[in-house]
Amino acid sequence: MATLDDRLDGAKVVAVAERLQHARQVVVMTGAGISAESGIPTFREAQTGLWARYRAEDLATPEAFERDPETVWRWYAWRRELVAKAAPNAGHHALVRIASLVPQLTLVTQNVDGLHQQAGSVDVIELHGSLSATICSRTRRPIDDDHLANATDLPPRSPHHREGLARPGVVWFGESLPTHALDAAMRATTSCDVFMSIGTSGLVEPAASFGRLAAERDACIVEINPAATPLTTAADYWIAAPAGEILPAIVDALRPSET
Ligand code: BV8
Repeated sequence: MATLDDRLDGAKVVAVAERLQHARQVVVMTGAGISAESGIPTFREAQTGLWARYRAEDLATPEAFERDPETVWRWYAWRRELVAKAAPNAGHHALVRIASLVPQLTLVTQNVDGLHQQAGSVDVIELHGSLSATICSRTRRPIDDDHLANATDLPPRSPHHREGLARPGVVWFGESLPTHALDAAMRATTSCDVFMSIGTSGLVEPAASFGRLAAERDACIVEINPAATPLTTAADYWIAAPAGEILPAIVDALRPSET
């Protein structure tokens, strides 16, 4: 097994750490890939077991929920169980360390698994909502766990609207992203000097647009992903290796900032 030093990645890790060392504002955009090493299948990997015959994109839509609320509810219950058994990995923890070693780091995630927060990241911008939230399908008002615990229907009926059902508090395809999250991510991206894209295929909009925007504004683009993506051609550094390996190496290469 080649060590990091044997691979070109070693030199890139040092170069990225150098850029971070002198950065003013860093934006980190993560996708499902950063949770892969926590055992959570990425969004576009084939689903397992009962869900193997479904595509995630076909279940994560209002139409799917309208057509078959029980199946969609059960899919999210299955994902919640996966997340409940998962723990943040070395990549999540390394991002917490990097945030303490640079003047300002804004973490924007497409993930709904809450693992960044579990690792200790704060003020995480969740572009696509959270698996841990449940809302009313008609009013979008939050539904608390006590109400769900006593429910017998699948999905539970909503306490907020007579025709409402409980649904996950995530953003489905075809639904708009939360304005506050979009605005915060846009503000950080337009003023950052380093933009790190970690573990995302860059296929889902508008999340994928932030990397392009940062590149247009001449920020230093760092991509950590074993596979190339539409952002790779604009990246100043593309490290084609797992985030759980590279991010701790970047922490090791970073000297605690003088400030
Ligand atoms: C919107 C929450 C305005 C749910 C998610 C037609 C009608 C309506 C909209 C559209 C349309 N056509 C296109 C659109 C836009 C659409 C879109 O982008 N579609 C795509 C498929 C083309 N976007 C939307 O609908 C968005 N809303 O546009 O609103 C609007 C409104 C109405 C009408 C028109 C426009 C809403 C998008 C949000 C969808 N919800 N999640 C849930 O989770 O169930 S998105 C979902 O994909 C997840 O959040 C996931 O995070 C995200 C992105 O995927 P990735 O994170 O990148 O994951 P992926 O599996 O793809 O890739 C993983 C990567 O990790 C890989 O590259 C792999 O190589 C890498 N990797 C693997 N292991 C590692 C690793 N990297 C590092 N280390 C490792 N160890």
